[in-house]
Amino acid sequence: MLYKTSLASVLLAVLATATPLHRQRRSSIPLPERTSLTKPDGTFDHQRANAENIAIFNKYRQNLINLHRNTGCLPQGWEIKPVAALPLNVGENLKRRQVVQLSDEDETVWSGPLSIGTPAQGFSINFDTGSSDLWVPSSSCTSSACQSKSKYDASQSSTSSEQQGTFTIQYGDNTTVSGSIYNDTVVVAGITVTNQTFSAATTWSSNITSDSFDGILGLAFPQISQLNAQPFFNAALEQNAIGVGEFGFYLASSDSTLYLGGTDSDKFSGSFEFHDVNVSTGFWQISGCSIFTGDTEAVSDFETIIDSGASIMHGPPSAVETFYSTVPGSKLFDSEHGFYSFPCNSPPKVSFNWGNASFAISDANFNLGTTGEGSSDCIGALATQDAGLGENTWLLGASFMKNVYTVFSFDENAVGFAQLSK
Ligand SMILES: *[C@@H]1O[C@H](CO)[C@@H](O)[C@H](O)[C@H]1NC(C)=O
Ligand SMILES: *[C@@H]1O[C@H](CO)[C@@H](O)[C@H](O)[C@H]1NC(C)=O
Ligand SMILES: *[C@@H]1O[C@H](CO)[C@@H](O)[C@H](O)[C@H]1NC(C)=O
Ligand SMILES: *[C@@H]1O[C@H](CO)[C@@H](O)[C@H](O)[C@H]1NC(C)=O
Ligand SMILES: *[C@@H]1O[C@H](CO)[C@@H](O)[C@H](O)[C@H]1NC(C)=O
Ligand SMILES: CC(=O)N[C@H]1CO[C@H](CO)[C@@H](O)[C@@H]1O
Repeated sequence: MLYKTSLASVLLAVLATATPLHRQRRSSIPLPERTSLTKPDGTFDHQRANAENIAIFNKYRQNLINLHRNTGCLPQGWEIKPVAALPLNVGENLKRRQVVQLSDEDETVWSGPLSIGTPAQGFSINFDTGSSDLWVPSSSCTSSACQSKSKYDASQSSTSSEQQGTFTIQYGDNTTVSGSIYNDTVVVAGITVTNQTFSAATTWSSNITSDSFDGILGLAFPQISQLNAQPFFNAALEQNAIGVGEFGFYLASSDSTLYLGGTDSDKFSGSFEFHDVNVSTGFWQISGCSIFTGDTEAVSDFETIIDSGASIMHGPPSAVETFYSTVPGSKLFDSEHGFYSFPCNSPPKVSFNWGNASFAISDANFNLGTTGEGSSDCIGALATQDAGLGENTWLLGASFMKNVYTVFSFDENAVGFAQLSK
């Protein structure tokens, strides 16, 4: 009896001290602004858009490799394609521009809301619903791409432990990001996960530098994890560091936020329209979508993957061609990378519909800029992508997500959309 009582009080004492540290119901994270695909003079940044197109292709290629390895199968019609390469001159031009941009940046922009280790080492992170691993640059990375980045130094963290194996992602050229695998304490906006598995990249392609972030935190399902580990959010749920298994994205031209453990009711109005996710693919993938041009249903009944790590929207080549055939005056602008133009003075009224409400893309969000200085043609934010996801799967990135509030629910295995608050 006495024994039981003292055990119970010890247990309570442990819970009482553990609670403030580990159980945080929810947390809102400001997101850094992403690099625009429109240049300051209003023209389309063609090189950057091509580079991103190739990076998205290679990201999905890697996702499919991981899915196949982790589950032993791929959905029908999906296939792992050869890696796509970025022409050397494009990589070098982007690198030059990136360096200029970096020297303009205020230092504080680079210390982001994610920290790793004890004491904490801070990173600026791209929160990506289209992948499932966490990686940051390593202190032993000597590539020029790592120079301006925050780097993880395992020897300076008392909670670090190195794991077996190597992590590798192939980018647009023949270089890869690769590095060692560690476990350490990871904190995102006050939410603490211990023993989070991640990679610290020691080699990084010097030909493509990423935008204004140090690394990536994947928010999709474990099925596409290359590390074959629990992604951060799933680990946070397992460790009771988050109360509710959902997160909400508000993407805008400024003040974008990610809300972990719920949704931010200031940012949307009305209720959410939820759609079930078939978790077997590992993506935040929902079915039964149609795209409209005005009142015309251009393409119907396709699959959509909601991907915060993509800037624009991508569809299979034949479907995207069908869509633009409903846009008067539209033209194929770049057949290799699948960009189309439309007359700037009559932008198509584009909307998506999953069987209930219509979610409209604003003119500004559909327009990536003019095809050249003084041109009256503009590039549309829907381009083709043939990343091995078959003939019926589209990727909806920021150009879509900026028009809605999106909630991603592990509790319900569903994605929900609500209209933005005015
Ligand atoms: C989920 O996706 C897999 C792979 O595409 C498919 O075989 C299965 O039938 C789907 N399940 C449902 C309920 O749609
Ligand atoms: C990348 O490697 C492949 C063969 O592995 C080669 O055909 C291709 O030309 C290389 N690309 C570049 C940009 O070096
Ligand atoms: C690393 O963390 C995972 C859980 O995230 C755990 O299964 C594994 O045992 C850990 N390894 C070490 C060496 O701590
Ligand atoms: C990490 O996991 C390992 C193996 O399960 C365990 O021995 C160790 O105590 C864990 N570390 C932390 C900080 O939870
Ligand atoms: C359908 O849309 C209406 C209006 O947008 C909304 O109030 C309702 O909740 C939606 N129904 C479902 C099942 O999502
Ligand atoms: C793999 C690859 O394309 N590497 C190139 C990166 O850019 C340098 C020049 O900056 C080339 O020499 C490499 O071949």
